[in-house]
Amino acid sequence: SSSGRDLAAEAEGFLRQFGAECGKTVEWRDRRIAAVTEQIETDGIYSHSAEELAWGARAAWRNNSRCIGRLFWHTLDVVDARGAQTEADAAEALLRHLDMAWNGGRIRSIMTVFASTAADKPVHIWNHQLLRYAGYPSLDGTTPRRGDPASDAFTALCLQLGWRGEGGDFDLLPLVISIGDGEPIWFPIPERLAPEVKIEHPVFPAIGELGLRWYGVPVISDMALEIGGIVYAAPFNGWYMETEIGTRNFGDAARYNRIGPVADALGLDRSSNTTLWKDRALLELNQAVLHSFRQAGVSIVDHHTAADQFMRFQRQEADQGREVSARWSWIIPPMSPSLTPVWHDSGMRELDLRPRLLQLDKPER
Ligand code: HEM
Ligand code: NRG
Repeated sequence: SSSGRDLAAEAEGFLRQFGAECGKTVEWRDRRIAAVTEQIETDGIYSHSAEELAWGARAAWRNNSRCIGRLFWHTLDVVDARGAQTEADAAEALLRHLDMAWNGGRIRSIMTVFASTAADKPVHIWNHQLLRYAGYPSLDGTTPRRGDPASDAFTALCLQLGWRGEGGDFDLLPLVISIGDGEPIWFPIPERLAPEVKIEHPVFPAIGELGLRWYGVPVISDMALEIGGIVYAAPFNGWYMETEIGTRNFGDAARYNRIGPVADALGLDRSSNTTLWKDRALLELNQAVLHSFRQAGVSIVDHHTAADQFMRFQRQEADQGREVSARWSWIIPPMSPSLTPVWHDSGMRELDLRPRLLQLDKPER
């Protein structure tokens, strides 16, 4: 996509930044820039060292304007999977990612980096997240739909490829991988690599009887990592903030849409908006998610703590003389946002920083 000259300029910009932040001498930097420029002139591409790759991945997280969790950007572990050639190699790397990230419930933030998208045979991961529940639309309009509506299209693809689900609300989808222009292939995920948490409320057992559950680790797999003009398929994970599950995944009308059932489980008066029954149901649902993850020993953060951590991140970056890129509408949590300091922060601006994480185009089929 970028011409040789653009790539050389991007590469130089990256190496200057990397050199300055990682304590390299000016001599090292200038030699590295010369070598990379020559590599681009002869091959049209260049290769990052393991150290450049790891720092570039951490900086890309640090630069993402939508993430409230960036205080821990420097703790990201980067796994170099640029050598994965086949669908089976890639599946193995993804299963290893799930294993390392889970870590018995003490979730580790990890990114697995595959070969550049400009390589001969780039790896495509078709999943939005490595762990995700199937969605089955209602076939005739009378039987209820099942599962996660956000997964309807991807589930249809998996079925077409020969995968079979149970038709339930929480069927874990397989990994779907292709190489170059090849057909996608699916791989089942062993249960032990996809631990889940049953959602129960500390006080109201009726919420536990709704049969809600969620997987422990969010691994985004449809974004790309861009470092110095090179774009990599690079799935990554941290841990959940409770509102992602309790408010959005369970609460959104276009997702699991469970506010009504939760209100009924709590015996709330749904006859009028003025009883604020939706707000009470939402609060208890979020409480149940936090309680259940903590009880199960699975890392999770509440939205108050995450917002405080984000304020610390902003101060830490200011102390380093760096400006933070942030989009307010993504940083504020989707429950009680005005109770957190990020709501009142009017200084957030979105900047065009590099390295960065990009939305990948869906592969054509
Ligand atoms: C978005 C929290 C780790 C990159 C988000 C969102 C939350 C969040 C709440 C908004 C999600 C939404 O509304 O759908 C956290 C927490 C982490 C963490 C608690 C714990 C360590 C990471 C890591 C990376 C990352 C390790 C990458 C290395 C992103 C990106 C987005 C995002 C790229 C935007 C996603 C999009 O555009 O759809 N994060 N995050 N986060 N986070 Fe983080
Ligand atoms: N809201 C999505 C996950 C988006 C990313 N969130 C994180 N990322 N916490 C959901 O599945 O609910 N992370 O890398 O930890």
